[in-house]
Amino acid sequence: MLTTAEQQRLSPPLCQHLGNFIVNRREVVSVHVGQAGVQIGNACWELYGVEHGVSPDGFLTADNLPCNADDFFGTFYQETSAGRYVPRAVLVDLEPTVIDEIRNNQYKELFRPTSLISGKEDAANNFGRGYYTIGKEMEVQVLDSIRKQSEMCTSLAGFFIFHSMGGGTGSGLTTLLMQRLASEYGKKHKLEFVIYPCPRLSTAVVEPYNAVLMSHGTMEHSDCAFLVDNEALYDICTRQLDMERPTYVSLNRIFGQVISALTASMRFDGSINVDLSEFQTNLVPYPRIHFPLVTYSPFHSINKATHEKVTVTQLTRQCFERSNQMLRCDPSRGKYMACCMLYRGLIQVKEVNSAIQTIKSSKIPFVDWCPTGFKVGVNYQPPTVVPGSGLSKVNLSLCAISNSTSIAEVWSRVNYKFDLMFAKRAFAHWYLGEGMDEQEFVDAREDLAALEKDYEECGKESDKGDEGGEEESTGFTTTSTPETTTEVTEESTAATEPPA
Ligand SMILES: Nc1nc2c(ncn2[C@@H]2O[C@H](COP(=O)(O)OP(=O)(O)OP(=O)(O)O)[C@@H](O)[C@H]2O)c(=O)[nH]1
Ligand SMILES: [Mg+2]
Repeated sequence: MLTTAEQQRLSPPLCQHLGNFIVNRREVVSVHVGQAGVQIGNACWELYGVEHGVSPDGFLTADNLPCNADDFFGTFYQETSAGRYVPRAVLVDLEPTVIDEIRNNQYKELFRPTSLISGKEDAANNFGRGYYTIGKEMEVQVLDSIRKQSEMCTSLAGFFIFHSMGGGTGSGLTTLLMQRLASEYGKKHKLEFVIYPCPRLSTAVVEPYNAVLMSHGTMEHSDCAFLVDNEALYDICTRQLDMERPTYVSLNRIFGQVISALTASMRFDGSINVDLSEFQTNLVPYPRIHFPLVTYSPFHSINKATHEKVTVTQLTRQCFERSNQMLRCDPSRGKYMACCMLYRGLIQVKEVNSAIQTIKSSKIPFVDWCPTGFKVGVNYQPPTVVPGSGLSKVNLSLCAISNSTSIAEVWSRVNYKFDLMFAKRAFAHWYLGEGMDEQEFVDAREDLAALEKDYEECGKESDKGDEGGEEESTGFTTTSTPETTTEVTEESTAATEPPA
């Protein structure tokens, strides 16, 4: 909701754009799987609640009512006849403790009881148990719950799936569900928010097996997967937010903040880009290259906030610094294919333009077949913070999602660890004991080797052709298609410049 004064502050083209904006409200069902998936869910729904004024029991708090008058957040919440707002979400874990915690805490009234699903025993870090045995027993119940949520939507846009790749439930059960969703809901979007195995620390020896098996099992079914590692989140907490001992709750609140920024345009009116597909059109040049790198700024601790002024230029620069990345990899060793810049707050478009010009002139490496791939989104609703999260309230924020070939580094790391273990068939008997066979490991590993190769192909200089013409590249359309990815359509050329 913009006041007239606020509208006057905005440049005319942007206001015009908003005026022409057709409300395209499409619901999203969130599916939280396994411990990490469910606990990240807690952080997300806690923050969404603060942002939209939905209290832990599901009723709107009086002071936030005017802001919610447009009901735009109906994309994420369903209003019941009793006036309660229920998350369009299903939370599932194969063991009971994580879900029981929700059943007993202050959010117990928020979720629909049939959306909280737990079993008796977990997948013991074993993809095979999550996919073939223990997970399979819960498949029907979970799909039923998802179906009920989907039927309550008037125009379902798709699913957000939250999980870890290292856990047995997070990898195995999620793979099973994504395959079923793909066959039941056809082309509905499936976006993943993933805790990816860390480079140095790991909570389970077999994480590389789970990650490789899952990536192979979902490669065709995932439209876009945002990978995050706990080491990166931990460093943000300790170095930027001065936390001495961050817990999972602290890490999840950081991730929650980023997810909120990514989804703000779907939950708040007054935004330039809304539909989920817009992300993808601009970010995913080939179906398999769907793992964008996410950066966010600012992370201001409560103490620092009073001494800092946040500017668009600063935010934009910080989003190209490694300390603000959600995943440990080095973009300077790869090339960018596209960037989506999602600003929040009252922002002048000319500031955005000049900040992006500065970034472009600072020679960040772009593939030659997509030299100007910046897509800009602005949501005028400033970010909100959860009290006690360690983050201070700021007026502006930026979440940058970029498709960079450097992300292949994280696949190489996991593939290398996989190879070390699999050469000796170490720990493989646990998987074979659940009905898997060795060929599945071999196929999955080959698929990921192909993925590394795809990224390498994307980073190669375009072949300018025999005619020797100096033809200028226009977005994603290219003649140098990576070997294993063939589909390039006209629609995928929509890398847009910021609004003039
Ligand atoms: N950021 C974050 N990471 C978590 C959390 N819980 C677990 N992890 C990470 O997730 C990975 C382990 O996966 P879990 O989600 O615990 O496993 P699960 O999906 O419950 O599967 P099983 O317990 O094996 O059945 C490890 O890399 C953990 O560090 C959490 O709340 N937040
Ligand atoms: Mg678990």
